[in-house]
Amino acid sequence: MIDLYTWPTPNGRKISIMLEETGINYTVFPVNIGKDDQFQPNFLKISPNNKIPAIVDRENDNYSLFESGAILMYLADKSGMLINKSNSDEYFRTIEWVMWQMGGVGPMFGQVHHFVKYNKGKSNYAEERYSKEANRLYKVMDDRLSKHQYISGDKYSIADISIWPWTARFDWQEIDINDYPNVSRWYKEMVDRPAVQKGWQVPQNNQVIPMP
Ligand SMILES: N[C@@H](CCC(=O)N[C@@H](CS)C(=O)NCC(=O)O)C(=O)O
Repeated sequence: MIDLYTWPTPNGRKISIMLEETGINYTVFPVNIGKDDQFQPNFLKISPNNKIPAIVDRENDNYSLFESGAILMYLADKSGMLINKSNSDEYFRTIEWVMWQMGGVGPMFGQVHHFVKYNKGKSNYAEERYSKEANRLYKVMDDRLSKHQYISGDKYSIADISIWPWTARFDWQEIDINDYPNVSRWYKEMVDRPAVQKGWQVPQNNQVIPMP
């Protein structure tokens, strides 16, 4: 049983989708980051960087973890699913693309959300810089998905789960996902997965998954 501390954001949804995919039982503890719940002392004990998501594993001596990439790797290890440890090429391709998401897609798309969606007109420089970078990252993804069904290769993995929730804000990013036909194909396949649809709704929310 996992305690999941989360909010309906791209980083939070990575973990609810992963838990739905693996079938691990979990309890949701909403952390309303709009109301500064992330600064509560009890939450800081498990997430000292004051960000969601974080987990506590009740079956493993209340082991706690923050940082979504680390949590995805932990849950893949716990379930034996969504990363292939027996094949080192598959294993490191998956790690490589999860790191690409954590170091590139997350931070850069996050800046696009700040400057293009929430603070439009405040800094043309920032809007241009981060939009250009987001488009560059979509192109990298599109090239990769033109050669492989999934991000890390021919198998669905935690790399797909780490990236998809960020692409599901393409409307906020003012990206026409149809400009990236391979991303669009992969995006729709992801949306067809029941675990993705269930994980999207955690914590309970009324948002609709945007479709290209
Ligand atoms: N690198 C972190 C980023 C987590 C993150 O940025 N979480 C955001 C929501 S998506 C948050 O909790 N923000 C609250 C704050 O910054 O105070 C991860 O991947 O877990």
